[in-house]
Amino acid sequence: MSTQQGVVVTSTGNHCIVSDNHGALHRCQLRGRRGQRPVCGDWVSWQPLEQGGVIESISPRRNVLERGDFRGHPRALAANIDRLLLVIAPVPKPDRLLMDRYCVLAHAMSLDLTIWVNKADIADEDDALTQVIEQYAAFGLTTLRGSALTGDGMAALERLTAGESVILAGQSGVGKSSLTQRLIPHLDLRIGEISSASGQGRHTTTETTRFARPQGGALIDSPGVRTLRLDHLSPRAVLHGFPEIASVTQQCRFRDCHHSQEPDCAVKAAIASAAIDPQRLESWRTLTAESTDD
Ligand SMILES: Nc1nc2c(ncn2[C@@H]2O[C@H](COP(=O)(O)OP(=O)(O)OP(=O)(O)O)[C@@H](O)[C@H]2O)c(=O)[nH]1
Ligand SMILES: [Mg+2]
Ligand SMILES: [Zn+2]
Repeated sequence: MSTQQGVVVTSTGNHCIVSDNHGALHRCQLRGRRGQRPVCGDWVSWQPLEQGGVIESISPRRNVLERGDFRGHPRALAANIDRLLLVIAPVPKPDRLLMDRYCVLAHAMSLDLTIWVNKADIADEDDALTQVIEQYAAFGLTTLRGSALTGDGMAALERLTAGESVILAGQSGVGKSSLTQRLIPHLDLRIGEISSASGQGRHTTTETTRFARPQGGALIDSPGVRTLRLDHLSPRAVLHGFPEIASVTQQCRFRDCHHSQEPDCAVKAAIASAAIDPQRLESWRTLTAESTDD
């Protein structure tokens, strides 16, 4: 049989699931152990076998989302993405440092970043969450609010992301899979309720998986994370994730200002006047300390 084109739906150890041009799924082996490993979202050429197939080649990637593995080496998670949808919710409580890690990652990849505030059905209008969102909206991030449970806010989200490949990321339990299910209703995702039969565990997502959207584009549902290693990035790349701090640092008197004891420090002045959120500054310091000098 002749070579076919397809897109990687999910990729594990030594095989991946490829969706062909008609949306049919095929379990494909990788050819050999060397060379690039396909990741979710890769466009590939594959050769059908009697059962499943073999990946022949991976098309050049438009971009690839990488995080540090346990040693800090970059590890590809997904490719060919238009937008990172950072999902937060009133519960579990947003982890500000994690949010800032995603800001840095999205900037390093030149991805559009949008914050989706989920579970609006259980959030008060004037809660702590609103304050968090305002901090991010203030330096230009798009934030949208809604509920995967009630469907509230979906039209705006659809409009913003129409035709795009969107990866949903964030803490476990914020509702990434629920949102994916809501936006692509014909899916049958198992979502985080406690299994009543065993009483054990939630249906937490374990593989990064791409789902084609009926109107074009795709949603990539990813497992919840507690943290995101970015130590393969440089201090400069980190600073790009903090545009409101980057613009202020240029006004410090000393070019190598550490923004602690130096006179005429614009960053300290900006904190004093509440122009910079102290938590963002703390995140920036933490991520800069973790980063690798270039
Ligand atoms: N009230 C409310 N509950 C929601 C909403 N979205 C999701 N949930 C619930 O939150 C829990 C977690 O939802 P999931 O969609 O599994 O969360 P997830 O982000 O995919 O979690 P991981 O796969 O572990 O990363 C489930 O019990 C959902 O029913 C929402 O908009 N409102
Ligand atoms: Mg999930
Ligand atoms: Zn300074």
